[in-house]
Amino acid sequence: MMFLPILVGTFGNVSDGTHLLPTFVERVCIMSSIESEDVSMSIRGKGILTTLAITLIGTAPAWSQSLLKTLDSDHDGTVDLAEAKSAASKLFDKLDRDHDGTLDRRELRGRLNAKDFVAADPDNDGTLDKNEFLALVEKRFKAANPDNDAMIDSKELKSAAGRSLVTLLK
Ligand SMILES: [Ca+2]
Ligand SMILES: [Ca+2]
Ligand SMILES: [Ca+2]
Repeated sequence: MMFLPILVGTFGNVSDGTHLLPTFVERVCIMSSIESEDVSMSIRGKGILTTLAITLIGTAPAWSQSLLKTLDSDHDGTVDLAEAKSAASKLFDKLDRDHDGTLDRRELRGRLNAKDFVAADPDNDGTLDKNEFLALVEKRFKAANPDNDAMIDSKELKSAAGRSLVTLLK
């Protein structure tokens, strides 16, 4: 209703009939574009509610969902490789308690088993530097993204491969 005075004002002020129609059409266009924004907002709102409901009903461990939230910095409900690597890089710095620029087995405890550690350490120096760690994250990301759509959704995150990415990054 707030557009009505504008509309009336337009009709009232424009005495030249040739300008009336385009102006009126313009106003209607503005109004309908605002209306459709409202509609898409409410659809988005419903989408969020549905997602929340699925999250609540879902059997995934809470940390899997909270990790998705943590990694998903652009909040689109999926994790892309850039988000995973950026989170992994921050985690690397946090885990590197002795600040020697590498992660040893102790610093990675609970995230990586001995066999995977050896595989992730191609230079065999017994530690993972940041490049080795990020390469490992990328490898696990790809394994957890079988549909190759460049992002991991919550369902993929719950798969075995997804959970091994979660274990590494949680
Ligand atoms: Ca270290
Ligand atoms: Ca190494
Ligand atoms: Ca995917």
